[in-house]
Parts: sequence; structure tokens; C-alpha cells
Amino acid sequence: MTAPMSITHPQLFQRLHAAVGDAGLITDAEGKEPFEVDWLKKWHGRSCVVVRPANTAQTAEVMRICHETHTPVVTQGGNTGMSGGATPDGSGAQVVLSTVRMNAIREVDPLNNTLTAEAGVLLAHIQEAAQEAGRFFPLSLGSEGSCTIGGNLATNAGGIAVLRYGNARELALGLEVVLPDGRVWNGMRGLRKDNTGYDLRDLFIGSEGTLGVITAAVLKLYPRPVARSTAWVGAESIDALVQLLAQMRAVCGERLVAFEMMSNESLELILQHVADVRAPLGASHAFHALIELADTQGEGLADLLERGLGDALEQGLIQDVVVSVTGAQTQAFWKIREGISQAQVRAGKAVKHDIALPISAIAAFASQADAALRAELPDVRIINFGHLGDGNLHYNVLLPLGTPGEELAGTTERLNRIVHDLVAAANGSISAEHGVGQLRRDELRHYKSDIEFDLMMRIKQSLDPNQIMNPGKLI
Ligand code: FAD
Ligand code: 2HG
Ligand code: ZN
Repeated sequence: MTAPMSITHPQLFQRLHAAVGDAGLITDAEGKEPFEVDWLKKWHGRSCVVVRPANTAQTAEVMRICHETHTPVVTQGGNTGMSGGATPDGSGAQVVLSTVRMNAIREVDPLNNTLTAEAGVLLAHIQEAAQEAGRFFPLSLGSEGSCTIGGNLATNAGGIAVLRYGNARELALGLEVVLPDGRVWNGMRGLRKDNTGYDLRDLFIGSEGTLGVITAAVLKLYPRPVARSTAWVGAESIDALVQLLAQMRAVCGERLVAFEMMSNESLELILQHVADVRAPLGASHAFHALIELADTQGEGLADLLERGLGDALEQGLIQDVVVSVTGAQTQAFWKIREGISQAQVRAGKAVKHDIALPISAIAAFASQADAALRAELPDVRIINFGHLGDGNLHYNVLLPLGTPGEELAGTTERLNRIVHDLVAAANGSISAEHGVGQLRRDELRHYKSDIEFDLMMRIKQSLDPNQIMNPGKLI
């Protein structure tokens, strides 16, 4: 580690100002405030300044200054993260580096099926640009109108189409990254085969701003689906939905794009707290699934869906189903699914678990975890929903809105231990798609093996010797 250069705040501002100009610097409290609190309003911090570089060269200059002066940097994209990864700490010493001005789509190459975008481009804009080129970019999240592709890559985001297309990691071919010392790594290759040593791209994807600033990416495009067919299903157990998932995969193959699950308690919460939604089925069921098929051919998709679900009805795997017949009905199904985060914010304080399990272990996990939580807190509200097709559950617990901070912290610790011990016993992961951030940093240390943690620390130390990249997050 090099010795820190002694610098005062005004000197730092002067140097950063020279790097990014008036439009790139926010120093007043009111202007900085939106960058200092997260989407859930759970984490509040204080920054010394918000810098908004307009391009890679400016980002490199900002990082050079921060490296030299040992100034900690918190990179922020759309600030929609759910793990507190983009919020500065309370010291007032950290720089927030916002990528929102790096928002150009540099190139679309329809023959190579790639799109090259800067880190601050909104996910929804990438989807639109792909569509304009007659192609499809499949990453899809409830937050797609506000999150950035840089944030998606930094968290290795998942969402509702992972089952068919994979996580953000699978959708990136190349990256450009500004390293903590201000050097620029140009890995902007649009190649599907490239075995030239260690995979640096995969190192930065999912590193949550702790190893460098992603400034641009080459993304994979796909043929545009022209038909989609969607159904809402009611079942009496998660096990039945797991069986249904296996059957639908066998029947529909690659056309099965989304298989989302929610418990009845989750559905009730949404119906209560989100405007203009209604239950898709007449009767109540313990579990529900939202299933979507898509295809680049227009023919036969609805028949396939109906065949798969008809068989499941006959076998008694599911009790009821409604297949959407209009675009409006499809949208209404998705509006219910996408209302879940907002419903939780309105209804209480959520203790969030973003877990991944082998799909075959989900039913046993859920019954053990339900029983263990009820033994700990008899009136517990379990909001269990998620991307069943990927084995990713948001196995959340909702505590009352007025729960005092200290009690919340204590209960969270107890509930985390119960849930995460069961996850570990099933060989699962405590962090599936939202990132570790500050929310799960201590949990990560608890569950990672010493050897894995040691390797991670060595990588961190070699890339960021001054420990300035997003301190207190992830590692
Ligand atoms: P931010 O919140 O700004 O940052 C997230 C992390 O990435 C931080 O650690 C930050 O330091 C780092 N970071 C951001 N940009 C860069 C960069 N350019 N270089 C290096 N590090 C960077 N997530 C899912 O995976 N699946 C979902 O289905 C999903 N649904 C959501 C629904 C709602 C309503 C909301 C509010 C959030 C949802 N999320 C979901 C969480 C969130 O949207 C994702 O984590 C998203 O990828 C974050 O992108 P962002 O641009 O907002 O990143
Ligand atoms: C989703 O799947 C998001 O809707 C958000 O990942 C999950 O609110 C949550 O816990
Ligand atoms: Zn999710």
C-alpha cells in the first residue's frame, strides 16, 4: 500500500472539478441527497462529493485522483440495488461515482448479434435499441426502467428470463473497466470463443464495484420472439410446482422462458397494497405460478402451453389455470408479479433472503424453513416468491412497519441464521441475484470457506491495493 497523499476536501474538489467540469460535480447537500439513500430507503449515507464523469477518460482521471489520495469510491448506476451496495457509508469521506452520464449506445452489430453500450445506459433503453435493430436483449427485471447495464453486470443480475437466457454474466461478451489506479482495461471483444488465459471479464462481473468501474460492455443479442403465451396457475404445494416445472421443460424445451412462483400470502399482500390488480383465479390456492412461453415462430405456442397445463390438471398437480388471451391480460399478470417489491415496502420491514437452491431441494427447504421460522416467531409472515425456474427464492419475512431499529437488527440476525443454515445444508447460495453489498457481507464471511475467502481477498488486494473501491461492501 502506498502512503496517502495529504489532501484537503477543497483540494480534492478542485482536482475532481478539473477532471469532470461543472456538469460532472455535485457538492451541495440537496443535490447529493438522492445518491446517498437506496431504493428501499434502508441505507442512508453521506458522501463528500458526487462525481458524474461523461466518458471513460474522465472516469479514468477521477480514479487516478482517488487512488493517489486514497479516497474511497462508491460506484453507482441506477441506485435500484437491494443490498445497499451503492450507498456510501456515514463518514462523509467517500466519493460517489455515478455512471448516469455515460449513456451512449456505441454500436449495434446485427450480423455479430451484439450491442455495445456504456455503463450508464438504462436496461430498458438497451432492450429498445435491440428491438429497433430487429433483435432481442433478454435481461428483464422489474426495475428495468431505472437500473443501468453497468449495475446489472456489477451485480450479475438475474430477473425473469434466466431460465432461458441466463444471468447478466451469460449476456456479456466484452467489458471495458477503469481499474482502481485509473488504468483502462479494454476487453471490448465481441467474441463467443476466446481462451487466452484467465477470464478477467468474469472477474469483474458480479464484483459489485469492489474491483473497478465498468464503463462499457459488448452484449449478446438474440432473435426476437414474435409470439408469447402466458398462464397463471394455482397449486397446493411448492412440490407440485417443481414437478410442473420439470414437465413443462420437457414439453416446451427452449420455449419455456419464465417460471415465477409466489405463495398465497405474497399474492394477498400485492392485492392489498398495489392499485389496479386483481386475483387471476376465482379460488384461493396455497401457491401460484406465472408461466411464459416465447418463440420466434408464431404458430402453436398457445396449444403447447395448454397441452402441458392440461396434462398437469388431469394429474392433479395443479388445481386451476387461466391462459391469457389478450396482451392486456398478460400485462395484468406481470403487473401482479412486479408489484411485490413495492407491496413489501408499503406493508412492513422485510428481512430479505435472496437464496439459490438446487431445484430438487426447494420443497424440502421450504417446509423445513417454514417450520423453523414458525417455531422462532409463531406469527411470522413469510413472503415466499421468486424465480422458481432458476431455483432462486426471495424467501422474505415481513416484520411490522414500526419495528424499532435494534429489534429489527436482532430479529434479522436470528432469522438469517435459521434460513441461511438450511440453505448451506442444502448446498445452496445465500446470494443469488441481488448482490452481497452491505446487507450480506457478514453472512458471506460466515458461509464462505476459508480458502474461497482467502482467494477473494488476494484478488481484491492485487487489484485494489489502496482498498478504495466500495469499502465495507461484499468482502
Ligand atoms: P446500483 O444499485 O446503482 O448498484 C448496484 C451495485 O453495483 C453496487 O455495488 C454498485 O457499486 C455497483 N455498480 C453499479 N454500477 C457499476 C459500474 N458501472 N461499475 C462497477 N460497479 C457498479 N435484481 C435482480 O437481479 N433481479 C430482479 O428481478 C430484480 N428486480 C428488482 C425489482 C425492483 C422493483 C427493484 C427496485 C430492484 C430489483 N432488482 C432485481 C435489484 C436491482 O435492480 C439490480 O441489482 C440491478 O442490477 C442494479 O442496477 P443499478 O444500475 O440500479 O445498480
Ligand atoms: C423480484 O424478483 C426482485 O421481484 C425483488 O428480485 C425481490 O423485493 C424482493 O425481495
Ligand atoms: Zn428476483
